[in-house]
Amino acid sequence: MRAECHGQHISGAERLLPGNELESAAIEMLQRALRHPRGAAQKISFHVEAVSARCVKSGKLLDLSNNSVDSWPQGRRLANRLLRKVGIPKAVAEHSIEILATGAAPSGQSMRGAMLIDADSGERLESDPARGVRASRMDLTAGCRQRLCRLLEQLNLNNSHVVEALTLATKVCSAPGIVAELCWSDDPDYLAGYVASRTLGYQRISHMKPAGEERGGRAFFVRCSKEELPNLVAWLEQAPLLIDQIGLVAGPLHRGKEV
Ligand code: PML
Ligand code: MG
Repeated sequence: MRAECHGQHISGAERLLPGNELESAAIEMLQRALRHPRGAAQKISFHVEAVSARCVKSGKLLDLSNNSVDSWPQGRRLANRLLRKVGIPKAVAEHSIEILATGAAPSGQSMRGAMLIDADSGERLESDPARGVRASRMDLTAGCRQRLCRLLEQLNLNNSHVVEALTLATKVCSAPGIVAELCWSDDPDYLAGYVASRTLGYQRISHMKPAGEERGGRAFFVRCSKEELPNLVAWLEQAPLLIDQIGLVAGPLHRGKEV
């Protein structure tokens, strides 16, 4: 589902479902598009496509660690440190955070999809800098969703932002050539974000931007040759992944501690 207003992105959502759940999922998405904090949609599009069950891979959710910070500058410093832990140079990490903060699309707003950033040089690699790359065709099995929601409940984190972002980050981080992902929400009233990688898991950060700020989005850090890039993009956008195993959900690593 994609909702927009005068060409500006309002919200989007993806599901990978058995056919008999399509109707209820579409209604849920429509309700969401109609009541989004970014404002009323003028155009809501649904794209439904059959995916052969034989092509669907299964997988395990990334472990989630919840880092509570006192302020968004502290959150961004933590994100920077986590990116450096997975080998992203300081200048590349800093620059990527700066791009998301100032609006990654040429218009100075948030992009519809994610930036692709060369993990070593910081060069932007996506062919369309307004659209970017949209990770798609991933979801949780009903059982996995239920178990995850129960665990998130205990941390007071059971909301659709966390469930969907953790699902998306799991697919992104399992892609060949992806080193890490950085994200914070583009919704003005949702201030959290994360850094994710295969080794770090999903490192949730409670504050990544000031309240009311709409600029946010995603950066996928890539280490692969230019020739391999089209395959990576196709994999992110098209390879179906249905996650059927849950990871660990842990409490705070950083609670109001200066990092
Ligand atoms: C979004 O939904 O706009 C992205 C949210 C990223 C953070 C989700 C979380 O709270 O872990
Ligand atoms: Mg959003």
